[in-house]
Amino acid sequence: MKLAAILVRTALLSIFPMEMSDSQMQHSPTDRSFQPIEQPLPVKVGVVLGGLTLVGAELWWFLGRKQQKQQATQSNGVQSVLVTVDGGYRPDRVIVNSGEPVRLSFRRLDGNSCLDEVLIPDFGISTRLPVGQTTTVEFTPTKIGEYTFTCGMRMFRGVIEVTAT
Ligand SMILES: [Cu+2]
Repeated sequence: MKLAAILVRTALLSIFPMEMSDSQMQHSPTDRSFQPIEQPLPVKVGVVLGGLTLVGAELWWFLGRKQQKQQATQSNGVQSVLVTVDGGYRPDRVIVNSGEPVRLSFRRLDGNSCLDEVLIPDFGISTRLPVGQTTTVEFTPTKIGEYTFTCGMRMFRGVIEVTAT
């Protein structure tokens, strides 16, 4: 999620470049007169396009990213799903049946400390995910519904969709 913060900051600076120029101008604090700085057109166009691209990237990050769904696979009465932890969770929508034990395995590839821990509050789960390892948690959902799992800071998230058997 650091990436998103950097994107926001860069986008803001792209949209409001005058703030930077202002502080660099040498005028007394009492001099409130506005001094337009003429920038060449390609610079203006570039700044606007760069800003729009970054805003677009932000919107995509928060709203547009496609969810990746996956139904658990059944074996010996246990339904399991492998979730890859790499810049988020893949799949980030896990579909399981109600009333059967679920084995969720998190394979952590991303060293970003944001993903150190995974929380599934509805099932009382809070587990550390060592980098380079696969950590498995188990629980049995008894009620149909949607339950979220998130990183320790609740920035990355996924959904466990519990459906009727
Ligand atoms: Cu986090």
